[in-house]
Amino acid sequence: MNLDELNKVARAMVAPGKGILAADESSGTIKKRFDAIGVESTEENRRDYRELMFRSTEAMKNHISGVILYDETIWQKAKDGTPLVKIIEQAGSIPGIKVDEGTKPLPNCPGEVITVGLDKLADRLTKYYEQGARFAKWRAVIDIGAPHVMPSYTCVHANAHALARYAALCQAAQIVPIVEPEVLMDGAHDIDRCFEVTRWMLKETFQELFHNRVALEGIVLKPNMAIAGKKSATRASVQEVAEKTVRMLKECVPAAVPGIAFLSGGQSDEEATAHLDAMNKIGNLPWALTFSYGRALQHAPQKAWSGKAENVAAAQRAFSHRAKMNGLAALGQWKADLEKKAA
Ligand code: 5MM
Repeated sequence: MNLDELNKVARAMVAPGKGILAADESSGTIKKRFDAIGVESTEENRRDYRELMFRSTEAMKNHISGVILYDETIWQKAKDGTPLVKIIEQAGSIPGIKVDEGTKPLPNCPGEVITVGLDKLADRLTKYYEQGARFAKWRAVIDIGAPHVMPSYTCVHANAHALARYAALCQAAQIVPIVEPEVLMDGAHDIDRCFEVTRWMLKETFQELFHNRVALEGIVLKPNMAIAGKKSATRASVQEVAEKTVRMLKECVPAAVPGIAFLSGGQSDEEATAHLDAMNKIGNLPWALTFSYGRALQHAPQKAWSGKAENVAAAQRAFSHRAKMNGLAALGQWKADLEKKAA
């Protein structure tokens, strides 16, 4: 393992004013997204849609440091025959790959899941590196919803352990692991419950990373923010989300980690931007704080595109706008009226 090289890639992934596009929706998830805009989820449509984002030159050059791809996409070619990976690289962005294989029910823990995909991961990583991937992603899913009010220790520990095993395999293959322990926003819990569970999951994750001898200088953390569940009766203010999230991260994430790139988790586009911005406005942070959004970067372009070739330019404008707003938020320089000006 060349740690200097891993650290260089990790720092480039969280470079000032830039963040990561999570375009790694698995087949089932992208079908749901396409259903919502009335588009059939064919291989060609998935390619055309993703190609339009990767060819959004302004966004890709200035605000998108890297793109997380799904297995299908990393092997795909654009309409003109150029590999999609090349298009990403030519824009100065780094190709990455989702390597987890989704979740399975966790035995004896009703309603809880474990992320799978460690078997043969070493071989898959070698192939992805040859194909151009310089970072990878693995997402653990922790649900605070009913019937339990806290996840089980088994679930937290097993998922943290799998994240650490994945991260160690990535670094051995000279690939930067994005470590994503996601505590879902599903449910009616308040911000403090989310804070408590996320803090526990992060503590457990860094403990397992340590035991698996993962070099923290060569990872990027992708957590959820401390935020109330979608069904909660009490919404926390932007400032409260920012302050509690920063407090939680300062307690759990060593300064050796180059950067933290949040997931959006079901927040509205503008909420996800405002929260990131408010955290960066607090300042004096030991790591870079940026975005690795899927939905909060793609809602707008998906809607604008709606599967029609004549809408490609409008979809690219919508994507560039969200990328720019989040790029500003990563610097703590976003203002709400910038959204209105664009509308
Ligand atoms: C883009 O969505 C990713 C893949 O999800 P599935 O495996 O369920 O299809 C997801 O892992 C994503 O990278 C992160 O959760 C961040 O996405 P959001 O939409 O939460 O910002």
